[in-house]
Amino acid sequence: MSAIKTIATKPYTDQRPGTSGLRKKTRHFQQPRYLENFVQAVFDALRKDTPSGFGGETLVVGGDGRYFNRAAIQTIIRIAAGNGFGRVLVARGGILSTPAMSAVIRRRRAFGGLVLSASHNPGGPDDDFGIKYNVRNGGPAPEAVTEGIFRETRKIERYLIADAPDVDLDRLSSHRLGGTEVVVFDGLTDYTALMRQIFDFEALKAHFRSGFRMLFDAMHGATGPYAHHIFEELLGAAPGSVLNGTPLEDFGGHHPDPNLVHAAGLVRRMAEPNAPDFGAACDADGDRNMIVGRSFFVTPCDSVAVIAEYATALAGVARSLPTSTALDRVAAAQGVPCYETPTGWKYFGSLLDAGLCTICGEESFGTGSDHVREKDGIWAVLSWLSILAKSKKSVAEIVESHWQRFGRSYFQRHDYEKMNSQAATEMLEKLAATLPSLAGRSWGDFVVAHAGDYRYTDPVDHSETPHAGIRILFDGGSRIVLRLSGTGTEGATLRVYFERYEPKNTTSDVDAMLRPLVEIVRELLALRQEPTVIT
Ligand code: G16
Repeated sequence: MSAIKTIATKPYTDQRPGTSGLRKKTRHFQQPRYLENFVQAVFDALRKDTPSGFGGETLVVGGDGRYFNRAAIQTIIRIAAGNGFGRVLVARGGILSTPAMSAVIRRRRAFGGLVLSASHNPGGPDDDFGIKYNVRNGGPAPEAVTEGIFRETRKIERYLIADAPDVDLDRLSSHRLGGTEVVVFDGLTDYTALMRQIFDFEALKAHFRSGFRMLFDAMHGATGPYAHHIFEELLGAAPGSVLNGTPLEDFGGHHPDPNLVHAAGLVRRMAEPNAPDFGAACDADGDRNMIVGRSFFVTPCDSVAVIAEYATALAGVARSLPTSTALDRVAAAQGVPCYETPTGWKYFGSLLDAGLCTICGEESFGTGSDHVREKDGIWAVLSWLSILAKSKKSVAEIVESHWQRFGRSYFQRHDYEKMNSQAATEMLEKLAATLPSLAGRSWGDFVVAHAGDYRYTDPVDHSETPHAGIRILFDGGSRIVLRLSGTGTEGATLRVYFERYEPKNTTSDVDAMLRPLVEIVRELLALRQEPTVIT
């Protein structure tokens, strides 16, 4: 029998979850009681709405395998036992992708889950770590819950922890910690079963047998085992189709970020003579994805629009504010609504739960559907494989015929990282003050139709999210959106999103097409520096 100890603690003041949980430098997380406080605050916040306690409930735990993942999992198991959870399900090796977490919570009717990840940010003692809580529907905790957690972190005085040895995370097994059963389970099973339900694996197998070739870059994150299993073992992709498939604590020293810069090795191979037909990559926790064809990059905004174009029986679709309006045009053609939410997958949850939306996506390399409540990289790859198998077209042909039908939204995001937080906030406040006077103003052919600070009202629970981003909308459908990132770990990151809609001209250079919009922002913000990253 493990004793439960009550350990006195004091609040940390900086534990407010951001766009996707609490993200900090790893060393910051390794401070005494930092992780313990946060986990206890999660449980204290949840206990308020769980009058019968956690005794009949299951908590799922897993992460993307980054440095400190295993140690953090051991701590969480003990604190969950200290707080009286009936069962704790821990993924073998501590590796569970974010979408797989969502699938496990839903399929096993768990109470919720803790995901240890800083997503696409690098891992290691000097890099990033993160933790987020997912609720019973399998999705990220909504703002009301994360604010409740934050309030608890501000007044915490003690945490409860079982005095027990480490659990062997590498062996499928079951243990008892006091009244808590701890089960180490196979993180692949639930997710694979779900993918088999959604996709026609026989048709995909036949496509690989016919000579179709793919490359998938797991970037040494959590999707490696899923990709080996699903693409190579089950669907018959050639051995070697999965690159960087072994999860590593430091992701091989790279940013596990699926974009043209950080997945450059994959992009290079897709440009070689005799390149495979299809390329894709996922981030560390497997919720982001990048899709490429032979020497052809599919923007995340176009990717979700194409997936929706080929989907049948859509109830509706949704995209975050900064994401291009390519998806809106598909929705209009299919006669279904398109919802525009603030940035953060959590805002899609209530639409998906209410059956208002089937497919959703974000410019930040996130695509998903109502099968789980997280964005899902492997699902996006299987969606593309299904489109390619059915249409027998190349990736480029699919996107180009999409543009011919719907027109093209040229799109880019410019990030200004590590800015002084106060200066960045003031810059946007100053711009916000000038917005009412912008309507009607013109820069060459670009005439402002509307400018304002976006306020979102959830159509289901009517909750309000003010200040979701500044929108400058032009006649003809082009747009500029500005906001501060909610996921950074150092200073502030200003994100500026540019979209130029062209109904006919679909083959021009992206930089050249967006230059006039970039100049408008430089003038409005009196910006002198160059962006640190362009995606
Ligand atoms: C998270 C959220 C996404 C969001 C992205 C960028 O993704 O889940 O919904 O679009 O951050 O957010 P921000 O612009 O505030 O930095 P991930 O993959 O990092 O968990």
